[in-house]
Amino acid sequence: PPTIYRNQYVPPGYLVEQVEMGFDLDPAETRVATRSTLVKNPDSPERDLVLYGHEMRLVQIRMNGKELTPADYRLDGETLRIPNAPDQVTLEIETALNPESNTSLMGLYVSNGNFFTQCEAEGFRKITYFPDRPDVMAKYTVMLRADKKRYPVLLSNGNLIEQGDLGDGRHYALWEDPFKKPSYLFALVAGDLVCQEEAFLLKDGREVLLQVWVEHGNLDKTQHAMDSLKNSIRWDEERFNLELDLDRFMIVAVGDFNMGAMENKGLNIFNTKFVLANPRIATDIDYFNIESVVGHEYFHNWTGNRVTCRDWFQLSLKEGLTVFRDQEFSADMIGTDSGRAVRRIDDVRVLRQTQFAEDAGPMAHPVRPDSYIEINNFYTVTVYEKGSEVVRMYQTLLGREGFNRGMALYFERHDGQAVTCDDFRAAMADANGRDLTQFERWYSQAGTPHVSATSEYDGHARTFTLTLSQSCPPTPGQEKKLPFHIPVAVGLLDSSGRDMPLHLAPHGNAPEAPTTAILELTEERQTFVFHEVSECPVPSLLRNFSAPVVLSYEYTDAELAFLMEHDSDPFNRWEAGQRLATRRLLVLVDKLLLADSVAQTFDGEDADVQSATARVPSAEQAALIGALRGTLRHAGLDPAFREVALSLPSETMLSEEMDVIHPHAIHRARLALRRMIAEQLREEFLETYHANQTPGPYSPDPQSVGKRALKNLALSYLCELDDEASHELMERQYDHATNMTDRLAALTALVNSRAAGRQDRLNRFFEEFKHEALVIDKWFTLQATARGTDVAAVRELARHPAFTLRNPNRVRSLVLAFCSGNPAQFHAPDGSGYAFWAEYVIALDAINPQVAARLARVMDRWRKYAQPLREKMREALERVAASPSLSGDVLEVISKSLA
Ligand code: B3K
Ligand code: ZN
Repeated sequence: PPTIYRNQYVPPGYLVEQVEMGFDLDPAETRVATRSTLVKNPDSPERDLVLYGHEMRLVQIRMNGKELTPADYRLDGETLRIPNAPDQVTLEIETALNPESNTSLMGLYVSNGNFFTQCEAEGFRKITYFPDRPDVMAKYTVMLRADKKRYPVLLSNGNLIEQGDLGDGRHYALWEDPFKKPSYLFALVAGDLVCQEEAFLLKDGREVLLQVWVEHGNLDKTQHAMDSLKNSIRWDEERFNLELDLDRFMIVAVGDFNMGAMENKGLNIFNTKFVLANPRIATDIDYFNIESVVGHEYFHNWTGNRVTCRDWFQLSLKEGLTVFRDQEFSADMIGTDSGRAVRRIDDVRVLRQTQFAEDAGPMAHPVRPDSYIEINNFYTVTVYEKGSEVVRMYQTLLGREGFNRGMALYFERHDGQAVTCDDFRAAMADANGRDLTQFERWYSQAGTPHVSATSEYDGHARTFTLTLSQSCPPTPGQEKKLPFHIPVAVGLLDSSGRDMPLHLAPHGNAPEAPTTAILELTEERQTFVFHEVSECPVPSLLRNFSAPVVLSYEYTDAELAFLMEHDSDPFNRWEAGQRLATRRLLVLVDKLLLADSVAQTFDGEDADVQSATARVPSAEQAALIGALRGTLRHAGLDPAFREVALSLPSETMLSEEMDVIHPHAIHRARLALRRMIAEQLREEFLETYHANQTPGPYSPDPQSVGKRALKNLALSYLCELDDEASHELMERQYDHATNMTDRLAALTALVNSRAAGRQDRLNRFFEEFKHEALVIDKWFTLQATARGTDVAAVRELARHPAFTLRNPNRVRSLVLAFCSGNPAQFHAPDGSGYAFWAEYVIALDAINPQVAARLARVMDRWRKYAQPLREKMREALERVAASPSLSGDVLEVISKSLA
């Protein structure tokens, strides 16, 4: 497959004004008649009329009333070129599709007997031949015809104009979308569905109809999605003055879906995972995710749909911005400062764990990539999460007001257009009279910048000098990097732990001196002097994670413990604790590796290993545990905050901290520290467990969610003791749980223990929920990620009758969960985990290339692993590479990995 380059962008030769489509829906053969009116684009050097089509039958094509024969056009792969077309064209195309055999879930497909579409990025070309590119925006009218009994509900974008019977048991519905849109936002749904609906009043007084469509039997699980939708609409009105522009807005849930959800104009299609919830089946995290994804897709209506991307290289224009918007929405829904901080911490955890790893690996690419083979491989954490951080930096640099001004100008200039990341940056700059030229490097340069800080205090001059320097490691195709424009938020703590007023000029005695300064690092090395500093402070750097960088500063353990206790910036309080814990863990990993090598020389003696994980804490460990005790007992801290502060960095996070990854040593070290913490804080955890119960009916409000999280963290620590008392605690919690959050937490703890009652409860759980697909996914995941689940056990699970490769959620719940969420077992020294991986990548690729390519990425970091793992990983990659007829999706990932 060819590589597509950003700098080869050419505007479309023809623009489409109007599209009329007629669908005769049938699972085995659906007929699609499309009539489009096109006009030559005066701004394009392209002379031909270029259409794209893929995996369907072209029945007929007529241009201005005359049927074209193969002699009139050139068909080359996905491209159909009509040379010498007139300036004004009416194209009539008839195509035939086979939706029931479509397992890729792109284009038109059947899920549980109903029809759905997925067109982003290039699925529309599996429905008809069309200029399927985002810079071609047109108005659509869609006529759906189908059997009335089997498909009583017929939905498409926009407004319902007309519906009625056709006789012969068939019926029709005619939909019209009043807004111009690119083809990737087209959608239809047809089937036997039911909906919860509500009339909703917009700020301007208009009444709109909101609907959430699901399969029969699920209407008791739609309220939370509906509430989330209403909150999203309100929030966008208030925060950005953006209103819903349609008379109706629909959400439809489908069980077979490649990703989370899709923002089709007026007809969002969602993975059931991000719609269906009630206390019986959904956890607090599910409730949170539903709110956030409903918000995300709704917010796309402006950032993505009204203003869209010129080409797919600009994907972050809509995705980074919309992730930023959904993060702000979620934070506002929580409201409290510490609640916001916990949200921020969660987002940064994802960024560091997945995006920093991506940015350091073979698939590293800029937020605005320069090339791709398969665009679906670029819906990445870099485009989404780093893209969101880039948008957040505008807000940090320009302030909330300034950012809002930039947004307003962006819509004023570009409503109805397909634009670029540069256009967005220009709107931010122009609305604020700022030069943001250098800021472009965040879009063009891949890799995570490193910022290192040093400081000097001069007691005589009362100055504190902070020197910041930046560098960025090379990434594929980019050897040298130029300095970034980095906002570094800084505070200084005095010896009592209070924020000092900050003066960046001498003799500053502004009465309202700020306590956090945004330093703008634009050069490779820069010095910032704080004046009137009465004593040597402890600096709090990169507050609230003001830029997506790795920051290093030589803190002493004591300084970290001090920040952990006092920093007014809750993010940095958490950060200090994580740094401290990471130090202890890395020391432990080193000890284990040393003990292992000693043990090997002394013929298998493992006394050294035991002494490395001794149960008596060292002085440094005791200091960490003391600090954790302080946090745990600190009644003034929100339970949700205490939960994140007491969680150790994950194994993946620790892997990223190491030059050479030793997954087993990391696993053992983390476990050893968790056990030590559990033993030392047993009483405190028990007390916390009992003090944070949430009796009464389940509610997903932030207070209750925080309490459950802290209580269940305490439970998981106590379970590290694996004694009778802890077994009883988890069995009791499982048996008496009134919601899925508590039930799943107890079952997860049980599965990781030697408790006698574990298998019995695992079986009961399956029996009780076997008709709830989303819960069975959880059942698979908790086993796939359990400590005792080795490759043989995961293969056994894959033979379970409830497992299938056809459903992406199920594949993710078992195969991906094991390969990415159970490192100690996946990296079995005999390479059996890698063999399992290779088998599944190949098998899946024949069914669903997108899901296969996602699984393929699990091996991204293979070069960082210790031998012999590294060699065995390479062999597995090569086995996949050698497999015949791989999709472009998987081929791109594997070949870049091996390059
Ligand atoms: N825009 C879609 C993602 C489409 C993925 C195509 N492979 C969902 C979202 O980001 O909102
Ligand atoms: Zn999105």
